[in-house]
Amino acid sequence: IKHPLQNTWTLWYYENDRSKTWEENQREVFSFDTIEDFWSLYNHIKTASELRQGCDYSLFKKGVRPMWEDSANKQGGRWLINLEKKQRNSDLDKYWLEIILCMIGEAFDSHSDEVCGAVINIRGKGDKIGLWTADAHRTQSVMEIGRKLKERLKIPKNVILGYQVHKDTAAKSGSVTKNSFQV
Ligand code: M7G
Repeated sequence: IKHPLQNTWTLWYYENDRSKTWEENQREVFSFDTIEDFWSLYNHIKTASELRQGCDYSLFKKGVRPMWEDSANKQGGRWLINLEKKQRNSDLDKYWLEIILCMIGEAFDSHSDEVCGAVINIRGKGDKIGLWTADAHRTQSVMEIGRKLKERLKIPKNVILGYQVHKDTAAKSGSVTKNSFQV
């Protein structure tokens, strides 16, 4: 018998095709609800660092689309890890796997229900990993999830992680989005 997960999770893959809209470029790949099926999937696909620039993986609870507009995300935001270019070799795949294991293992305890999913962006200007939560107004959950994330990823204390509200990200014209919270 396989080991069941508390939730069913769906992997999405985004590839930048300029003839299509951003939404059309999001492809649902596979859903799993056991540990064994997760590892089969993980061992079968490219690691994040092997993807081409401009691609994303997203892992979300089944039924939640990896976009701001989804009803599960629209009041939410993300804890954002901005990686330096050189961290693609040293940290990117480790961080992504650890975030996945935290999510599917419900490591955020009573706040796990606030977790919607996570996104990894492979970008020439620097890769990014975001952990998306459901509601930016639930300050306590947001903060506990941020602290736990930083601890599990062993991110040094002097490195500040910021939480950005999706509505701010969606509205930003060009420059950087302000942090609503930090850990
Ligand atoms: P990105 O891929 O998150 O980061 O956003 P990047 O700037 O480092 O490439 C790039 C663009 O993709 C945004 O400016 C939006 O046009 C589009 N985009 C990204 N997200 C996460 C969404 C989303 O959730 N919904 C919609 N409609 N567009 C999005």
